[in-house]
Amino acid sequence: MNKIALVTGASAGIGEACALKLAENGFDLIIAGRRKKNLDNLAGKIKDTHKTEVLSLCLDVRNFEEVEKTIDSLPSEWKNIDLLVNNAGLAVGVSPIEQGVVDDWDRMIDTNVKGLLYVTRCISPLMAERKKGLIVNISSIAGKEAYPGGNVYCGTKHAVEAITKGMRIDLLPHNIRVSSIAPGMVETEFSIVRFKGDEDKAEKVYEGFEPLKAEDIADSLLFIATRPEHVSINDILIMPSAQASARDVNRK
Ligand code: NDP
Ligand code: 8X3
Repeated sequence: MNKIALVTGASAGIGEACALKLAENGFDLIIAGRRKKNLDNLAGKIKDTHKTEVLSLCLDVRNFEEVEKTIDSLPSEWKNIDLLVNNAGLAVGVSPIEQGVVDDWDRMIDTNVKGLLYVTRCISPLMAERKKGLIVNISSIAGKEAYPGGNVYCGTKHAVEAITKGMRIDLLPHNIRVSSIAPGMVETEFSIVRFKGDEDKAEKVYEGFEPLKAEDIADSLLFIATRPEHVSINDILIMPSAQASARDVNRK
């Protein structure tokens, strides 16, 4: 029987790459996100290419009732989740704090912090019952540093870092490992979302240097997920070679 992984935010970017990498390495996949079409395409690709089982969950992680109902109604064989990847997240806007857009703040806090908590609240008891599991939270360099205009996004990722540490302590008696991956700049839809659809501004973020690819993060995830059970990789900080800190980038 294959191990089962649930990846949130699997409809694009890092989450999609993680789902594909895990399928390639024999995991059955529960893929979650809001865009059904993207999930359907990914499910088709996984089934055709890797022959592992896939279940799609159309889910907004900001809605606790929806998350709880969806996880509760999983077929029993799919409730044996071995690996949860809390990846769904976003940055919206780059306004300085005194000009901040409250709706942008709410979207980031509700998704990156509350959404991660809601999913964890529903999955961790299932793992605790089986006395095994691995949870990987996708943090960011923004969880280690602050930068101009990053205010609330950085706040949410600092929260992810603190919550990860707290989760590791609380879940220790249940034999559940908790890890965090903090990437620097990865070229995905992330900046298009941050600049609210402005593709020119988004492209400029990655101009003149080679950013990380979503697959690089998937490789880190696979490394964590394939360690023997007595090994916990608590924290990976992974950067493009051309990026030394949140905003020090060696552009050509
Ligand atoms: P993308 O925009 O490419 O992907 C984001 C994913 O999150 C999508 O699948 C999206 O799916 C999902 N998502 C967003 N909001 C919700 C929601 N309310 N409910 C469910 N799913 C949601 O960005 P990335 O792949 O780059 O981002 C993935 C994670 O990596 C995020 O947590 C981000 O903060 C983090 N990160 C990204 C970095 C980067 O430079 N790209 C660097 C460091 C960390 P859908 O819209 O279908 O719901
Ligand atoms: C995404 C990378 O540098 O925009 O977390 O914060 S950054």
